Amino acid sequence: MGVSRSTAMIVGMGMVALIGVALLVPSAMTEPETRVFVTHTGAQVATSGEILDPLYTTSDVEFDPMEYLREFNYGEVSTTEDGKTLREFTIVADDDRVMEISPGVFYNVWTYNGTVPGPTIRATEGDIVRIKFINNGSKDHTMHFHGIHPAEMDGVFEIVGGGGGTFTYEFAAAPAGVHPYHCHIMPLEEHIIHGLYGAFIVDPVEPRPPADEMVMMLNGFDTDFDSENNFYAANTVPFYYQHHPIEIEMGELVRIYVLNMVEFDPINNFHLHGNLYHYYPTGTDTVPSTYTDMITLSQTERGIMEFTYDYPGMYLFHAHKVEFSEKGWSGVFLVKDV
Ligand SMILES: [Cu+2]
Repeated sequence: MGVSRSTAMIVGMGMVALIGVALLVPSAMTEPETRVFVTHTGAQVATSGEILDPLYTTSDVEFDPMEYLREFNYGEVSTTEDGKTLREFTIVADDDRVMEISPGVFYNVWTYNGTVPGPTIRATEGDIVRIKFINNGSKDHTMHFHGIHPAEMDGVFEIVGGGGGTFTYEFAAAPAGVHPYHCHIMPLEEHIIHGLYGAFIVDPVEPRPPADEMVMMLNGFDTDFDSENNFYAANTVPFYYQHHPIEIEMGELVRIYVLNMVEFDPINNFHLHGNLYHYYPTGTDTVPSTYTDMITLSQTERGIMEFTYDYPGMYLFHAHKVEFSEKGWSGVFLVKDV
């Protein structure tokens, strides 16, 4: 039995080898083209292969999670004829960029303005938000904002074609709170998991109290295409804030706009160490719904967390879904006594 099986295997392998040789002969006769690539370590590698070894790929995404954390885009500001504040933005979509998601792991990200997440767009309730959207990708894309706006501004049925297609979204920012925006082209999951999402903050007309404000986009990446995430993070880069603690001041109010864009896994969560926070779901109410150290978020659920540390030192924050924290969704606050 064993003999006949291995004989069959050898015969089979021989046939595969013959077919392989037959397929290789024409290309083997042509002159191979030598190409040079720069690796993520900066080394230059020459290859004559047809297929790019992922090791020889470079990242063409520049993303600094520390910068993203506190970067708010208010747009080009002017006043409309009827006295309203107009905020104009230009957002460009691309779908051909490669990002080194984790050391040595390269992934094709789809981006708004070149990064995942896209820029945090911020306005005050009632402001007119005008977004010139340019789709420089190869696929159709849109911008779908959560919030209140006319049907034709919903970014679902007005498909924007690739190769330079444009659409101008315009609506009054509402309601006050924190909302995601994301591409809404089918298959939706594919367009979201590749990175086409960002945060949209609408400030109430009566401003919230001053605070050290930051955005945390909880996201994940399925780098082996099995519909399960391989990496998780707050703001894209696994473990970034664990290796680069976020400095905050003891006694100062901290306000986090937190959004969950993790696909595949039904829930995500946010646990803070050594402290509790007031939580405002969706940021739409001025009264917190709870005072806790743990919230659970489903897809696109978001809210505002507020807290103040009484003691200095290092405090972990992470998903209490331990699988997520061990695959990157973990960070540290460094509370300084100033
Ligand atoms: Cu898309």
